[in-house]
Amino acid sequence: MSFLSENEILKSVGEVELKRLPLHLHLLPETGSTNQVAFELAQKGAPEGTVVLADSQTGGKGRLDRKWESPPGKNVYLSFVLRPKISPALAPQLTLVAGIACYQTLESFISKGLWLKWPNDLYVTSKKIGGILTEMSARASSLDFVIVGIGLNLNSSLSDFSEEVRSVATSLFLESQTQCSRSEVTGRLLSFLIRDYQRYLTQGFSWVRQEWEECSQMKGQKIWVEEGSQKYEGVCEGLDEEGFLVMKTETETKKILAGDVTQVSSRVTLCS
Ligand code: BT5
Repeated sequence: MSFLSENEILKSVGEVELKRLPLHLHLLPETGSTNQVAFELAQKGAPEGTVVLADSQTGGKGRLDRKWESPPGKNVYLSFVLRPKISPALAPQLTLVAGIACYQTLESFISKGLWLKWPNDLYVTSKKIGGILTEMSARASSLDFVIVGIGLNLNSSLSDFSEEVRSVATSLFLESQTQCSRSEVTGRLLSFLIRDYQRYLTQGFSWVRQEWEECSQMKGQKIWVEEGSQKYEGVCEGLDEEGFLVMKTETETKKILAGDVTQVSSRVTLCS
């Protein structure tokens, strides 16, 4: 199994980005969940730019208590501590910012089929290559910290995954038949995360909305959305100015605050 190298990661992040946001890396051979470790560090006052990375996770988390399969030594499992001065209601926008950074990291390796699925998934055509889990700590209207957790499948073969995940997952290796350096790709990802996060803080959300929609290509697609116990079918109209998903059903235009989206068909024409 190959271990992550702090030197190689920092070299790949680059001096310019490190000056913008100094990083404090915690490299762990194995942990339960990097989000959990980062959350505990942040509760004890760890500064913005603290990043927890693991070679393997025994309790990797997805949303809604789902599992994130994290085979050892193959992929990226990282959690980034951020302390933005924004309202807690805006924290989900950071998932979209992180999605763009993941897309930018993977796009140089994958020439076709990469897309972002709202709110937190990275796909190559119909297979999932990465996911983002954003958690926060807030008091009343004040945000204390946000943990952005990212899992990206880099060098996994299908046999690294359970039978259930095998049918829905892919990796850079499976898409490109080449193994990559986890440290180098992690560094690139951190570099994009710093750049995109700083841009979000200085320029706001409108560029994120535009860039995310370009990377997603969901606009105009027929989709199914499960929001709690409710199910809706309609056509995706993109993101609103806060980052929620907007869809047009037969009867109304709906804003989706949180949910699981399934793409039903390829592009259809929107009727207004
Ligand atoms: C996610 O949840 O996609 C968020 C995943 C975030 C994982 C990172 S790893 C570092 C950090 N520390 C953590 O503990 N978590 C974060 P969700 O949208 O709920 O998707 C979960 C679903 O994805 C599962 O139910 C499976 O169907 C599928 N899945 C699980 N492991 C996978 C994998 N390695 N690759 C692709 N799909 C997977």
